[in-house]
Amino acid sequence: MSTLHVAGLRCEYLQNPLGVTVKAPRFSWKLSSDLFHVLQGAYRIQVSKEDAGFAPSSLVWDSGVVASDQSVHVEYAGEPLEAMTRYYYRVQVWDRSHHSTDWSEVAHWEMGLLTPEDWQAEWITPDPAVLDPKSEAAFLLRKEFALQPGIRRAALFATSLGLYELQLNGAKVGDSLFTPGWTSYRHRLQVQAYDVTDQLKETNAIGATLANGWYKGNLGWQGKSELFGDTRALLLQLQVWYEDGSQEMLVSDASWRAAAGPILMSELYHGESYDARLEHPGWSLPGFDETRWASVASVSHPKDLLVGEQSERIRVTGQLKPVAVLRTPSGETVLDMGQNMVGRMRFTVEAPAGAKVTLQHAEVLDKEGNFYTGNLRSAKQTVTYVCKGGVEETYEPTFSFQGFRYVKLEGFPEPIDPERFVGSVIHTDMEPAGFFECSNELINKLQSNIVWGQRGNFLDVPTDCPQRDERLGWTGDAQVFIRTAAFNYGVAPFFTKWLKDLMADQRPDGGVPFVIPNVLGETSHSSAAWGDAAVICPWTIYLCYGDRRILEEQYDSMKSWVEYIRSQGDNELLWNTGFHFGDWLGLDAKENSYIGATPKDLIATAFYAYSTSLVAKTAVVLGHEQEAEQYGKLHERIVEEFAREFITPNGRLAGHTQTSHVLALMFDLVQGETKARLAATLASYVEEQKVHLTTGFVGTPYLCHVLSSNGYHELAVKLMQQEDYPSWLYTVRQGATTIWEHWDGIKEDGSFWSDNMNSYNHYAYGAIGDWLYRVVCGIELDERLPGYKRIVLQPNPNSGLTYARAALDSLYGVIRSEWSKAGDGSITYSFEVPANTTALIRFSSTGTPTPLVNGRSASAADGVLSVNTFNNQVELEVGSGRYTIIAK
Ligand code: RAM
Repeated sequence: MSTLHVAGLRCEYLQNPLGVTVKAPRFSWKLSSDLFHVLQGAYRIQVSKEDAGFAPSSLVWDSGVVASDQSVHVEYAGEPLEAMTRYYYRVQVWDRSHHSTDWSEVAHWEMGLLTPEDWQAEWITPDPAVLDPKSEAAFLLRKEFALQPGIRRAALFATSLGLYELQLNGAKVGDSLFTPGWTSYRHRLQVQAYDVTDQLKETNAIGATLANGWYKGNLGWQGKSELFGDTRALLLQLQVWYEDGSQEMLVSDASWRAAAGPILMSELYHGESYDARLEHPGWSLPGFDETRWASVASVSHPKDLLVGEQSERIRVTGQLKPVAVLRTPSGETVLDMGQNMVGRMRFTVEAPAGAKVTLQHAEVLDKEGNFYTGNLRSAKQTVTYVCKGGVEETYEPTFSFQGFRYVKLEGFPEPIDPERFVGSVIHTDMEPAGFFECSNELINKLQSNIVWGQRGNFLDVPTDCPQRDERLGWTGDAQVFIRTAAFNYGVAPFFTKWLKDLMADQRPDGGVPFVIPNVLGETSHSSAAWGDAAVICPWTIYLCYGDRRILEEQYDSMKSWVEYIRSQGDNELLWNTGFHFGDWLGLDAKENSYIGATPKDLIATAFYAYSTSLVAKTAVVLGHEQEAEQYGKLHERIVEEFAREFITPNGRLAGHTQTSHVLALMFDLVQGETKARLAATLASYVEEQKVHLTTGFVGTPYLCHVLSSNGYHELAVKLMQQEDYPSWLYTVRQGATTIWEHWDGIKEDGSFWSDNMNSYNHYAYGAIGDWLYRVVCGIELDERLPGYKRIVLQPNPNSGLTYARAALDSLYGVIRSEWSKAGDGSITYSFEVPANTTALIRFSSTGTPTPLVNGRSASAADGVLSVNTFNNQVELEVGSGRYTIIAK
């Protein structure tokens, strides 16, 4: 009996996606086997149209048996795919020894509406003569409709200007939130597809609530609203297929009705105000009396910017209960959620009609233990609810999220029962991928804080923070964190989407706005290390997921960023003009400045070199030989110019800061003796600070990496495990449950860094997570076979820890790397290599030159392909399987 299995089918990274508009979707699957060194020898994919039984007549693609080891991103190559159609697919694979699997379980995807002509629906909004669609309040739209019996399938497509939520026959449609999500609305607007087959009857009613959201609401710290438009509108199309082959369609059009609803105010930053006395009971059920409802008007808005979703949806992904009800010194009643979280509170209250309860949200308590909102700046984060009375009422806001750990309650009947409150955690529902744990509990808490930072800030767009009047897609923050992000969760779909927004908002001259989607205006663009997100992010997704398509799609955007830099100033090899954020928040900044001491032109030129090298590599991957050579040469010349401008003939660097040295080393701008000298200087700078960092957003992510890879690993370890200010673990000791924007967000004496820029949920410094996975546990990839097709495992037990373990669920399956030290100095290293990959294992072994692998001599152990030992280093080449090595 074969032990080979195939499972985990994904279409465009997603499980059974709906509303797909990608022309040739790609399929991935995972192999598993009890045997060692299993590689795929061949695969076969079948795709059938609307038939889960795969009758030959329904097949639109049968790949036949393809001799190939490709098990990720296999592109559909069958008949043209049709709009609104459901396709089922299954896979069969063979290993190299011709063992085959059975057909996999059947998975499916559904195509969305593919062209503007596929839309029969009209954009609708309440008739302005009767109900002001521009008002602050959310409004309701509804429509009743009848259907025949015998429905086979029903697909609902919807999007909006503003945020929408749908109800069908009294129940919410789907479980996604904040639809249609946030994109570069002038160029791209996402359409959600829902399978509503089971929700339909013969008489039906559909209802939509529309709120301001990112489209019309307040965004940014300058108090601006209506950045994309002033009129909310709905576009909806429901397609029903009957068993007898006939079809029917319901669309948003002039026949719908509109009314004001109970949500009087809803804003992303400010919260929601709800008056339950204004509810329309039964409004989304058939038979509701809508005679007092207003008519609707159609709105003209293009349909050629409609796109299917490529990322996961935003959902509630967890629930937290309050850990305490506090009475603060100034007499406030405050819930402590025990975790700085992002989402919303659900509560139950029983009070007379007209009674008002208020929930205000904040991240921290001040030094005295009082509720503190100073760092939220203008964001109100306040939910008010007016009771209808007479019953237990349960409420949670729909179109606003808060970043908070503490909730101040007002108007609630005493005594407060914490059981009546629950915090719903909300973010893009990415697939969890990673795990890290070690013998230092403070580091474990840091890892948890990093993950919470990612959860709180990956809400359709990678944001800087989730609480104050900002919450924007800051490019620099995303760029520094992306590699860490890719360890904690599967982030390819999330970045595929956001990078399309980046490309859409990129300026004609190649400049990249500071935030994507761009809401800061025409002049806010193109700082070094921020704009480089255009290059670093697609490249990172390529590395971590072997996704060549993202490079194809982003290539022009990547190139034009580099060309933008090249066109600045009068020396095409240096970047010494324009505005830059520098080493943002570096501790070596001058008094009252946010910009660290590292020369901005050094940072800008270093990133210019780095991005150019990545564009050159991308050109190689894509087979653009001429451009590969051209950008390769440009890169060489920038590196030479960097040396002329910033390095003395004897090998000293112009910027006497940690970050200057970090960048020169990280981006390979120096070689040989100069490299050694800069590394030694960097180490001495760190020592001078009694093993502390002075770096900001730009230097911090790489600091430990360059120390570890240039002979100062022990120093990196010491630095990372420092517990006093400034350090990662200082924040943990101060009670952080997320990553702070400032190293001194809360000072030793409990006072705060100034109100005006002090987020307690800013993932940038969480970029150290990457070093924990890659250096401490040693899970590395090989750029030549990206996506972990070939894995490099180089565990680092020399980390001041007694054990560390990490796992990463790659596209091929779980990669695991765990080491522990015993009292006698022996090290047990156990690891797992998923099927259809190979791995190179590197570790030092001073005692036994050839350690035991799974209890046998290395060269005789199952799965081991080769053994090499030199200079107390052991290198094993292995195939898939689970291994344990004991070494001295
Ligand atoms: C702040 C943001 C962000 C940073 C920029 C430069 O306002 O919070 O983190 O990238 O400034």
